[in-house]
Amino acid sequence: MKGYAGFYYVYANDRVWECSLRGRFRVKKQDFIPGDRVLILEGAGDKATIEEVSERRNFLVRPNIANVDQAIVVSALTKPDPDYNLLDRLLVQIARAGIDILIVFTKVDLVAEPVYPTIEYYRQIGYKVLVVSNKTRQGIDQIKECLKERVSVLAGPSGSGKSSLLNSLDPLRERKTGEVSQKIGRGKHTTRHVELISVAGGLVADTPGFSSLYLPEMKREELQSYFREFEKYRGECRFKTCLHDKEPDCAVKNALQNNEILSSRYENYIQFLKEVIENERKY
Ligand SMILES: Nc1nc2c(ncn2[C@@H]2O[C@H](COP(=O)(O)OP(=O)(O)O)[C@@H](O)[C@H]2O)c(=O)[nH]1
Ligand SMILES: [Mg+2]
Ligand SMILES: [Zn+2]
Repeated sequence: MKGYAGFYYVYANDRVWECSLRGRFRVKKQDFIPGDRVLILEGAGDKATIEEVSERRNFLVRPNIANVDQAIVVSALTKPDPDYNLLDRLLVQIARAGIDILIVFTKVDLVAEPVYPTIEYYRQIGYKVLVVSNKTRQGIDQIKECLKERVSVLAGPSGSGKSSLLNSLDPLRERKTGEVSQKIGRGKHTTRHVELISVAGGLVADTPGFSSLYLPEMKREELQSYFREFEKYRGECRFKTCLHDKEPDCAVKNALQNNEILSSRYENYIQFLKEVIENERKY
């Protein structure tokens, strides 16, 4: 879950163990990050030693976390209004890292008409989208279902309700956090260091979210693969290498004209494409 002051806090059998490394352990301390799977040997009380670390399935750099099963991208429906450019940017970053995505819209209690065509569009193109309220608890149980036995990381702008969501998911969280904090001698829990907390039968990274808003380095042809709705038109453009930008007879642009593709999605794609091409020049 976290490393602090020479100890590693490991979640196993429904509790947190304060672990040290076995003397003969070959892996360097700095090789451990939250999310690493380890084998521990029980000691006295809540103490244990780390015997073995498993190979990572994946890892993120910012936040620094291993073996992430899913990223939960949080946006408020209002206050602040959804930022679809940021949402699409996060969707590209997360898909590129090979991590599953759950989209959550919060503050449904503040809006009169909860079903926006845009939200429905993200569902139609295959994303799992949940609409919730941290005030009325609408939709909270559905989120719980998605957390079970998985490692999740929260992403999304400040004010979108990420911390509130953690509290709605686990009202006892304050107490649990307190227990861990007591062990590490810190009164208040901070989000500066990445740490996993146990919520609804799963582990969730309590972090400010993805801190880099730059698109990852990639080839310009790769970007379109992260816009799932473009997939349908693959091979239908006149040019095999079509980037769906200025090329003639482009199936994606035709679909846009026919309102089969949401215009904000296409506009964001074109903006990201420019950024990706700009980045290519730097290397
Ligand atoms: N009405 C309403 N307010 C919410 C909801 N979720 C969060 N808030 C409020 O929105 C503000 C920002 O929430 P916070 O959880 O700190 O967002 P974070 O920056 O993403 O962690 C706080 O004042 C919350 O009380 C919600 O579902 N409904
Ligand atoms: Mg917060
Ligand atoms: Zn095209």
